[in-house]
Amino acid sequence: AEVAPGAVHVPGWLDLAAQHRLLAACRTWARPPAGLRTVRMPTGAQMSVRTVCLGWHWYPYGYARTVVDGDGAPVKPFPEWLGRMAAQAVADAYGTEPPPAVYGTEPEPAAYDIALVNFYDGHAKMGMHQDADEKSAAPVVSLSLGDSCVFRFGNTGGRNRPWTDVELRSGDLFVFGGPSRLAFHGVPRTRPGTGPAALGLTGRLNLTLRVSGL
Ligand code: MD5
Ligand code: FE
Repeated sequence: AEVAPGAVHVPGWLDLAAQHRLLAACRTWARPPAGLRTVRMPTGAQMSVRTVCLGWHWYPYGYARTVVDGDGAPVKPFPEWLGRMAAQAVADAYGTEPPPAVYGTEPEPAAYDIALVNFYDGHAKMGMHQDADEKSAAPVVSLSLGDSCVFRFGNTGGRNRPWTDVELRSGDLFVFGGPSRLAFHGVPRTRPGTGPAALGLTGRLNLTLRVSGL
């Protein structure tokens, strides 16, 4: 379903076996060094999600090759299979016709080289924000595992209404590109206990696959 131009939701893109494999990978990535960490904003506020990064380390607001706000270790590599998964996700979401880029001038497609894995416990949420630290207009690929959440898809003008609330469930794919790439968005709540029991995950994981342009 196209929620907005360039913003395509594909429910159930990952079957349960694929969700299991991705979750197992997330569990190994979460281990130190360069494992799961709590991000503190420049204001001093802590984010309620916990994060592990692959390829590039994200900190508010930039990317580095080492965990500059954690243990200082080199970031784990971005695996080739994750890059193939990202390219397949974009192709499946858009068919053959990717939306035109709205900023950036580099030729597409660039290789996916960042994964941000965010873990949400039952109380975690994410305020309305833009993902603007990448120097590439390539679409962001979002994959969800575990508990469902309310995903709030806003507009490019600011963090206020109008927005559309979309339910993201375990196995769902969402691709954000073209005119939606810089839309404000957030996660006002998760729905504890709604994930597939067979997955064995308490909470929610969201993976975003990105092109750094760096
Ligand atoms: C989530 N994560 O469900 C979301 C899914 C994040 C984040 O927002 O930054 O980790 S990714 C949503 C997204 C990414 C890029 C652009 C847009 C949405 N958008 O234009 O709405 O935990
Ligand atoms: Fe985001």
